[in-house]
Amino acid sequence: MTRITATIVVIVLAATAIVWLWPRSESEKVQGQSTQNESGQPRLELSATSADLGEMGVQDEKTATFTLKNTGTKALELKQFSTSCNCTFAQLKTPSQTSPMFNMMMHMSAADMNWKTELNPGEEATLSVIYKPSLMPVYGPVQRFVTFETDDPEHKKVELTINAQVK
Ligand SMILES: [Cu+2]
Repeated sequence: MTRITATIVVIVLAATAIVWLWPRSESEKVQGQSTQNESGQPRLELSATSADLGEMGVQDEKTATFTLKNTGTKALELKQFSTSCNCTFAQLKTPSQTSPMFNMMMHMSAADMNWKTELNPGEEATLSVIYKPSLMPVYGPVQRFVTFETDDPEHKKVELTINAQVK
């Protein structure tokens, strides 16, 4: 190949690439933006995913609090709350309502299990997690969990952990 032929080949390839790639990426961008503007997106922001209650006596009762905020552009659905153990409770307070006291799945009524709520964009809720070791006395390092579900695609299932040292 002569140098001129090689140069022409490069120019033709570059021009083809521009013709094929440019309009496609532009239209994808526009499409993505308009979809987001029409429907919005819920987004959960958590203050923490774990909390340490520190040392506690077996008769003590301690509460950890987590903040859940909707930083998205569409209402955020929160549902299917439960805890990992009958000695652990959880309650959610939103600007408009207070949830039932959640517990292990098997100890909850169907209504409590299926309770759900929504946070509007910018709204915050507080989830209190209450640990009562006397209900199931154990000693030493203890780990308990609270789980729930949301319609934020990045947080479909959420697990929060509490740690304690029971004396
Ligand atoms: Cu327990």
